[in-house]
Parts: sequence; structure tokens; C-alpha cells
Amino acid sequence: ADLAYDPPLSDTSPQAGAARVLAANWTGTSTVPSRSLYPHQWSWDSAFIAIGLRHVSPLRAQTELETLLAAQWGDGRVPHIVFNPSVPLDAYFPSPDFWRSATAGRAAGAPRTVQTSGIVQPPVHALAAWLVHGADPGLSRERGFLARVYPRLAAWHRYLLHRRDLGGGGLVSVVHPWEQGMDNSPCWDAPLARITPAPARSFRRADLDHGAPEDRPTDLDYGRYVRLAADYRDAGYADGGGQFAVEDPAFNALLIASEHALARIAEELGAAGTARRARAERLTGALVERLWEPAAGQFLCRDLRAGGATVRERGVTGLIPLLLPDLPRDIAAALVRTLRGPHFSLGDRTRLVPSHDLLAETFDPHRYWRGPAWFNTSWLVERGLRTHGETDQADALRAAVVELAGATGFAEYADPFTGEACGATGFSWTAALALDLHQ
Ligand code: 9YW
Repeated sequence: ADLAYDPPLSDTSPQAGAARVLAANWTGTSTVPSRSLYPHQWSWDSAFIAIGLRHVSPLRAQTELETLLAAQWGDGRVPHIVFNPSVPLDAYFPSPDFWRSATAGRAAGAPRTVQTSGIVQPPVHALAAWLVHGADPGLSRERGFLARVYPRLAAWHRYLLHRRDLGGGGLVSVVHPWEQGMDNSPCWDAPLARITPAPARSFRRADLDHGAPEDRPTDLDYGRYVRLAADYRDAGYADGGGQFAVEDPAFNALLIASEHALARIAEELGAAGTARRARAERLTGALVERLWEPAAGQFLCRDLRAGGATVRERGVTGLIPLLLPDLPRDIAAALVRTLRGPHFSLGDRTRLVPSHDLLAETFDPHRYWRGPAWFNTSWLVERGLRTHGETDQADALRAAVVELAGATGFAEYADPFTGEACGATGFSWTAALALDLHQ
């Protein structure tokens, strides 16, 4: 196997287009989410990218995950960004001189040789590693891929389960909206409202050099993101003391799906997967007990810094647990009804899953995670529909992902009603996941 692959320019199919996006965004050891907006390596992006990349280059897909995991901290956390030292500091904010991982993260075991952020992103990695292995088991065994990534993935889950159970109920909390991956979701409005924003003049937003301001988070949002991240850094990235702590359905569901994948990986390596399966079951129980809201027909976030109050906003995050095969049947059925009902209107007013409740006052069809449809969340919901036997709806969603990814030039996100492209184009996870669903 070879790291090089060259999608032929003469091939005008959407799959070849997707493969060309991934080839153009490849740096030699990993893939940037977007050449313009996000010129470093992002954690959950790399997991989704590897899932698509496995169809065109299993070796690149393995390398993508290995590069990310090589930047793991001593305490087990996998940072949300691994910085590329050859990219100028002002190309992205917050840059390495903001996070100061090597010094501020010393007690938490930040790596010395590479600069990273100090927060995390959703743990999709073990799931990705298992899927990547399956694309070419021969190459994977020959390279000892699973044997090398398994201990790192296990330490990553250990960090989340032991250092991030801030509510004491068995679930993991995120300590920053960037950790959950849906930066400006209305789900964060209430928990963020308590945070004093950092002064606007204390930082410079590089994202506005590339993105339309009306499609991006606001300056007030950014002030609060910066304050939270700076406080975490100044506490040496120690967990437990911050002003933001939220139990999120998607983050926890992805951990559970990855724990199931880790059980399979352990078995493939000749060890027992039983303890991991039992843990995944316990986590599923905790997810249902703490975040399921029968009256809403979906999961909702829990705000630990408001005494554990339920966040009343309906985000797409609350539908993603559909991905779990061992979800109680009545809950899976209710989630499917909610997806098709007026709040998300899948198959009726929308073809991809909107990131937020269409009926909410906070809904905005263009502003980032406040309404637009994203391809990664649609991929996760597609997997959930298929897992629970909703084949027709899964097929329709799959077709929409493949078609709209190509039609938008592999856009970062899209207007949920019209499918019009928003944000950057040539976006890696859009290309990767369209390639995956095309198979
Ligand atoms: C930012 C890279 C990341 C994604 C996040 C998305 C965005 C970074 O881009 O955050 O600077 O706003 O919200 O989920 O991983 O694609």
C-alpha cells in the first residue's frame, strides 16, 4: 500500500469530486477540514474524514487517526486541534500562543513536540478506527494498526469517564461549546449567558476573513468562548472548576458507540470485550435516565451549573442517540417520530436534518449551528435510522447527503429548506461522508 493516490481529473462523478477534495486537503500526515477556514487538524473531523478516506486509501485513513492520537495528552485527553507549525499564527484564532499547551498543559501531560488546544471534541475515534480496520483488515494487521491505537483509545475513554463525570451520574460533561462541536447551538444560550465575555479588543477573529458574518457565530458568542477557554487554560486545564458544564446527548451517545467499537477492537486483538459492553450498557442507561425527555420525544441537554436544569432547546444533538442499537424500542420509535414531525420535518420540509428546531424562536436557517443542516449529523442520523430498521427513511437521507454534498461543492453546511450552500466549500467531512454513503 502507498500513501499516494490521485483521483483522476477526467472522472466527473461525485465520488471522484469527493476524493479530489480529500486529496487537496491532505497535508502528508492528516487532512485539514478546510484549506481556508480551518488549516490545522481537528479531532472529530479527522474521525469522520477517516471513515470516508478508508474507501480510497485505507493507509491514509489509518495515518489520519494515528497522527491525531500521537498528540494525545498524558492524562488521556485527545485535543480538539493539533496545530500545523508551518501555518502562520494569524491564519486561525485561537492560535497556539493562546492555548499555550506545552506550558499551561504541563501538569495534564500535554505533548512537548507538538502544539495543541486544551479542550476536546466528541469521541468518534474508536468507531472510526473500527470502520477503518474493516476496510482493509489485511493492511491493518500487517501494520499493527489496532494494536497501536487501542491503548490510546482506551486512555481517551478513561479520561472522559473519570475526569469528566462532573455531575456524578455516570455521564460525561463538556466544559466549552467548542467541545461538543456545535459551537453556537441555541442549547448553549442559557449556560453561556452567565459568562462574562472577554473584551472584543483582546482578540482578533480570523474566521471573518473567510466566512460571511451572518453565517458565523456573533462577536458576543466569541467573547464568551474566549473567556471560558482562557479560564480553563489558566487553571492548568484541570477539570471540575469551570463555569460551564453541560451533559450533552450527542457527545455521550458517540462515547457509547465508540465503547461498543472498542469492545470489538479488543476482541479482534484477542482480549475480552465483555467489560466494555457492560460499560456501554450502563452508559446507555444513564443517558436515558438523565437526558431523555418523554414529553419532547427527544433527548435534551442538562446544565450542571444551573443545578442540573434541563435545557429546553431542541437541538439535533438530542436525536443522535438513535445511533445506539440497544436503545429501548419505544425511545427509538419516538425519536423517529420527532425527526419526521414539525420540529425537524425530515422528508417533508427538509431533506437533510436541520441542526435546530424549525419552530424555535432561536432558529436561523443560515447561522452555523442554529438551524442549517450539516452533513456529519445527517450521516449519524442515517446510521441510526438504518440501525433501527427504518430503511426507507435511511435510504432517502442517504440519497440527500450524496446529492447535496456534490451539488453544494461539498459545503460546510446548507440551508435546510433549499439545500443552498453555506460556509466554506471543499469541506473535508462533507466529502468523506458522502463518499462513505455512496458505497
Ligand atoms: C471554529 C472544524 C470545526 C468543527 C466544529 C465546527 C467548527 C471551529 O469547525 O468549529 O473555529 O468555529 O463547529 O464542529 O470541528 O471543522
